[in-house]
Amino acid sequence: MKAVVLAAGEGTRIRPLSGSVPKPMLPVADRPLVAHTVDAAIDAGAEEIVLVVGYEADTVREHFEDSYRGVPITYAVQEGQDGTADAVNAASEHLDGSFAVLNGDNLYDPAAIDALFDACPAVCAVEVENPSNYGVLSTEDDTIVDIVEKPADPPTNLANAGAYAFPERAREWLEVPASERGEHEITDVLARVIDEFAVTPVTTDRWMDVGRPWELLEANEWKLGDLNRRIEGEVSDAAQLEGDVVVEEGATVKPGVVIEGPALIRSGATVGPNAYVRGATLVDEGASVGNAVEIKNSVLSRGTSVSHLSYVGDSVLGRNVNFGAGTTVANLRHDDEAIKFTVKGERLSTGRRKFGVVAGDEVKTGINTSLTPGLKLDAGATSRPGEVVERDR
Ligand code: TTP
Repeated sequence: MKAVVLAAGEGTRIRPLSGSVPKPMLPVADRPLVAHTVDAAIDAGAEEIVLVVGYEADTVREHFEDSYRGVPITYAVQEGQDGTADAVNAASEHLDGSFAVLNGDNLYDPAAIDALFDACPAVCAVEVENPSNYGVLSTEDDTIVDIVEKPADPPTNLANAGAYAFPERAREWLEVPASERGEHEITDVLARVIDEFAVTPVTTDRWMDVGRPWELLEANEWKLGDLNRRIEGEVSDAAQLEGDVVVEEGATVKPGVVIEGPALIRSGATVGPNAYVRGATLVDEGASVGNAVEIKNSVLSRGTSVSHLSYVGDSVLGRNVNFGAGTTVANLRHDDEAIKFTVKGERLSTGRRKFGVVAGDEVKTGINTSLTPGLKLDAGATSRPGEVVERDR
């Protein structure tokens, strides 16, 4: 079966992280988010991956090229971002026979994708506590009989997990009318397939849709948690690595460093001397964590530097960020309430008691900057020495 992987979106809700990198290419442990999807499809036996690209398409092409893990990769370009059905329609000419559709910004349990391919026609379903936020599936005798988008009164707690195995005929039904929000939705294609075929729900315990910045942190918590200890880089005898820590070849860990896994120190990164890295932390390629710095449960993207005497907790830093000495991130409110974050102008609860800051590419802080919880710093934003930054900039 061929697998269509949707990766044409910009990821407007995850800004400022999607400035130079489309959301599917943001780092989740040792690979881009979308590579976890492609891997799951290949592990399930996909004979070809059709990647639908659009926004910043070249970054996706450069990563996967024409073949990935021995499986051919074909690209389909979606010109506008007119919805998920429109995206699959852009891939239609590459399809023959039954086909799978997966979201390039979702993390799936690979075993569920395997079961999905075997059960075609099928859709992945996950039990959720708040079905009203999802497409909700109704079943009878282990067959799906209906899907309703975000119902006020959900018939079940089975949410659509955005992974489909469609029969060949579905190719003829990709041109669905636009929905209320003006997009051509794959769920309308699914509704037609449900009408004409017996569609099996493949339930999965673990699934994540990565839409907002704190979900990228949670995706890293998931995938870093799956790592097994591997030390291939240069690690000082005077460093202490505890648990599932991965130090890739070409990475350096200097004396006096303590790293508590899960943590991934990627090639070209340096940690220390005398740094403390804990929680699920990714120090991506070429990033550096310097003297007397503490990093907890955070993502430091490529080329980012937190060089000395700083604390970064529960935060996502984009590429080539530079935190001046003594920069301190607050990640907890005095009243213990969940931290809020602004997404497309709207203040939303992250649901997290602990959440620090999200910094776009090239952000620079002056020495002794204090950053308050839930702060969003746009790409290129700066602070002056000694500033207390309490508002997004
Ligand atoms: P969404 O998360 O709905 O859209 P997005 O990725 O553009 O993010 P945002 O809403 O924050 O702007 O998309 C779900 C998946 O489908 C995701 O993998 C991107 C992909 N997609 C396309 O390929 N083409 C499209 O036109 C749309 C809307 C989404």
